[in-house]
Amino acid sequence: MHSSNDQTASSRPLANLIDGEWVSSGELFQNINPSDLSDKIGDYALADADQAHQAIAAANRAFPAWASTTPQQRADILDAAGTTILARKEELGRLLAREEGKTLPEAIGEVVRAGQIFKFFAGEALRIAGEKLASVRPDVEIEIRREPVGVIGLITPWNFPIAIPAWKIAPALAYGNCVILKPAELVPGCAWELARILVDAGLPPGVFSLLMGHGRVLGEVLTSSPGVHAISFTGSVATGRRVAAKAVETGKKIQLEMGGKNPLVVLDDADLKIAVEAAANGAFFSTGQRCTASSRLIVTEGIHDRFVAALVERMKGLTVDHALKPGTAIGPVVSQEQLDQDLRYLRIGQEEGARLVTGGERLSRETEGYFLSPALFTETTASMRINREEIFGPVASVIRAKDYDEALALANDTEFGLAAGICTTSLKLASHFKRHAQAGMVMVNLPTAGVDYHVPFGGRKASSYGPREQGRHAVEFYTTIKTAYQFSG
Ligand code: UN1
Repeated sequence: MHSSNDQTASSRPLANLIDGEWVSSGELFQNINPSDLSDKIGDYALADADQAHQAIAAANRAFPAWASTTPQQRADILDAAGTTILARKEELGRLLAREEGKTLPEAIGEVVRAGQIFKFFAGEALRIAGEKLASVRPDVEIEIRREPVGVIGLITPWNFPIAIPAWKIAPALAYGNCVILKPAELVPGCAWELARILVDAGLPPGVFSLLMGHGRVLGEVLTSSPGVHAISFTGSVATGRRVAAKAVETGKKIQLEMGGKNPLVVLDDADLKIAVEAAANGAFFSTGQRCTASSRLIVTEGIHDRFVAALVERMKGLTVDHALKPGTAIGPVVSQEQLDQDLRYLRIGQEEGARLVTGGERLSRETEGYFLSPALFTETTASMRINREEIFGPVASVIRAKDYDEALALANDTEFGLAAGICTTSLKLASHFKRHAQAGMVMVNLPTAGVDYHVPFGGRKASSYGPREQGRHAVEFYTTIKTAYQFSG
């Protein structure tokens, strides 16, 4: 085992952060660029179960002192981390685009979002409010206070390698918790940089640990250890449910963000340009690899054919290529496994009788990568698997509806409930949809994906479980309430 305090980006392999030390174990794993399989981003140390236990023990040792730091101390650290992230947006954006495959502008945008999240929660650390109430008994006063939960395990997905870790880490630290981050194996690079930024910003040892490697090893320890008091997870429904079942055995607080099958309703009275832009962006940007992606386009009769023709035209203008190439609109699919899943659903859709009007082709480019052209199915029905299961790729389907009422019913006809969108110029129908869409987030004349960083994020039904993430509502998950009674007679 090698341990050192001067880990730099140029030293290899990139190590895990445990109790303030950079620790590399014997086993390594590689980070490969999905735009160019010959481009190896780096070797990363695989954390093992023992190291996970060490990180948990260190976090528990660090917790009492960290929980009693002043809000100003925590705000200063979060603000410094945010400043560094924003100052390094180009370089971190390149790393993100290289390891995940979203385009460079998208990647830089994500880095900026991560920086802003740290700044936002630096402010929130100073705004932890309580309540004071009179008791029903004489001479007794009641205080309702928020306290940190303890040690929080964060399990994050590959599709937002810096923003999702940021929106879990920043509130956790702001409210005085210790954190153990287990990033997705496909994208250790941004997580590692984030860990280094947090150390440099002045976080004491043990308050934040980074464990890179296999979910089945590290996730198992984090979800079953009594030394972890809460788990926030973003990923698939199947994994999320396993995490929750395990975590509840030791009484952990749980927050899950899982799949989506988000509808975008396009009504006859929609502004066609706005609707096509919302659909193209929502369905295909970030290669469709967003749980907020608009994967079901529910279109009423009067605009159906015009909408499909205009969207196909727009899709043909989207350049699919290396994520770092100027002019690329859609980067590669993240991995061979994800590509296989996308291709499998493209086959399933055709077998189910849907019409593949454009895309869905494996593309070869100058570099060898997982390039797939954005695909659109038409003549689909709500019961088809392509309209019920999350594909998580650049694949969308159009469902025809006769009117608004049918469109709304179709929009809600899904086990998921993350985001729902509508394109219309009718104030009345927009307002009705905002009230009646069964989703945690509703968008009018906007894509279902691409949300602000300072307001609650999350869904209903099978999409989410537990309190909301982001904005000041994040306080619900990352704090626990204490009701204090005091007699002063
Ligand atoms: C966005 O649409 O801006 O995994 C964010 C996901 C979501 C984040 C989407 N948790 O795709």
